[in-house]
Formats: sequence, structure tokens, C-alpha cells
Amino acid sequence: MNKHSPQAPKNRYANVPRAADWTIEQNWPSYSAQEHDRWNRLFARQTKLLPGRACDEFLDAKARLELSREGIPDFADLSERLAAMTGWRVVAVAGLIPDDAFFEHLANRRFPAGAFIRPETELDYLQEPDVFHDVFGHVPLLANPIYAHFLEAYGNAGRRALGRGQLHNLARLYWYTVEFGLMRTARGMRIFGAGIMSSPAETVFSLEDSSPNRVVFELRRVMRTKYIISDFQQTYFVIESFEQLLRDCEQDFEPLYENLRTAPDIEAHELAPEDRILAKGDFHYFRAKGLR
Ligand code: HBI
Ligand code: FE
Repeated sequence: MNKHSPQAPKNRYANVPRAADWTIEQNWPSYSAQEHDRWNRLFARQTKLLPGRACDEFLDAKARLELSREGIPDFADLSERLAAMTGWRVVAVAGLIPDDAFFEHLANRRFPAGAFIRPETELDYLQEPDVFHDVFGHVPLLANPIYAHFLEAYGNAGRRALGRGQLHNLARLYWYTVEFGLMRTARGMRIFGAGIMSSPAETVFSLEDSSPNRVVFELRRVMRTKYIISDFQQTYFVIESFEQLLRDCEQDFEPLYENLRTAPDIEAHELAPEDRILAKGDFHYFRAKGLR
């Protein structure tokens, strides 16, 4: 590459042709040995951290899906195995896609997964969901029947929320469960959110650091709670089970949305009077970074 050519695009899928539903060709043979090797290093590093931290449903599904350290998975093969379990398939996208397209895919049991893998310089954190965040973080739980049903119900709720202009309430539900959710189990607190599951640092921080609040999940409370995307969470919400999450999301959201229209937002670090608090954060990590 000569000095006049633009910096190699960070995401080589950014300009590939896409279908009307925003899907692209994964073009699995195009992955280089370096890209496969990066997946293997991310996979090995994260897998080492998960025993005793990831929920059993995740560890069980990851094994059943044969997610391995043998390079970036071919979405077609992975989808054959996944579809046989819960009917979900993994479709390739270049990055974030419009909300309506995203919810349409979820409502049809298709998970849009980034085809690119993060650059060496962003091994620890990146804003756009890459193949490691999406396939290692999100896909395994789609093999769990209850969670698979929850995420389809979420996709349908998303389309209704869009219609009402209340997507932000639903995006918070996604953020504090699908991305950063914790679960209380008989053997202690466990991770299920993909944003944590695919991040070595947050895997430890979310369970073991004294900085964040940990509060029992309550749907309306979560839908009122703002979030930050640039750092660890200041509050984690803790569910009892995927069955509980599914029950919460199968209700008719209309009355809830109506009630939410006038309910004030809650800041990411705030505790609310009705909270069932499992851990009150001391925020030392956030204060040290000037965030609190
Ligand atoms: N697109 N590829 C992709 N991945 C996402 O997680 C995603 C998206 N578009 C919209 C979106 N998420 C949000 O609407 C939800 O997180 C609420
Ligand atoms: Fe995600």
C-alpha cells in the first residue's frame, strides 16, 4: 500500500454489496490466516475466563454448537447446527444495521452478525459489533430454547416500539439483558450478556468489582434506565432465569409504554427507591476515571 492510498479500511466488509435486508455474503474463504489466528487468540483468552463466570446455559450451548478455536466459523455451517436446535440462523452483516431491519431479522429468528473481525489495535474493546462479539458473545444462547424464544419475542416487541417512537425504552431492555445481563444462580452470580461475555476485562469487572451497582431485574425500571456505551456499566441488572425474562417480554408492552411516556429517566449510576439492591457500588473505578 503506497503512502497515498487510504489507510486499509478497518472493516473490509464496509463497502461490499448488501441485500435489501442489509445482509451481505460472509465469503468465508476470504478470511486470511491472520484473521483466523486473531479469532483463535480471542477465543482461547475468553474461554479460559468463563468457567465459574458464564451461566451454565451458555457453556452448554457453546459446546453443543462446537464453537471452537479452529478459526472464524462459517455462518452457513454454524446455522445448520443452530437451526436444528432452535430454528435460529446467523446471517452476515457489515456492521450496525437500521433498527427496523434489525428487529425484522430477530422476529424471524435470524441473528445479524458482523462478518469483520476487530483489528489487532482494538483487541480489547470496539464500538461496532464484530464477528467475535456477535458469534462468541450472542450466538451460543440462541441454542437455548427459552432464550431463543425471548429474543424472537424481543424482535416483535421492537417492531411495535418503533411504531410508537419508544425504541429507546426497548433498546435499554436489550442493553441491560442481551448485552450486559447477569443471572443469579444457586452457585452465585453468572454472566449471560454478550457484551460482557466477549470482553475479558468486563467478564471479571461485572462479577467481582465493588464499583458498580447490582440490582434485581425489573422490566419497567430497566426501560427507564439510561446507559453509557463507552465504558463498563455502572449498574448491572440481575435476572432469576431466562424463563422469567421470557415471561416479562411476552406481556403486552402497550400499557407499559403508555406509562413510560411520562416516567422520568433514571441515570446509569442512580439507585431507585423500589430497587431490590444486591450490591451498592462504591464507584471507585468510575471516580478514578473522572466519570463520577
Ligand atoms: N445492528 N448489526 C447490528 N447489531 C446490533 O446489535 C444492532 C443493530 N442495529 C440496531 C440495534 N442493534 C439496536 O436497535 C438494538 O440494540 C436495540
Ligand atoms: Fe451485541
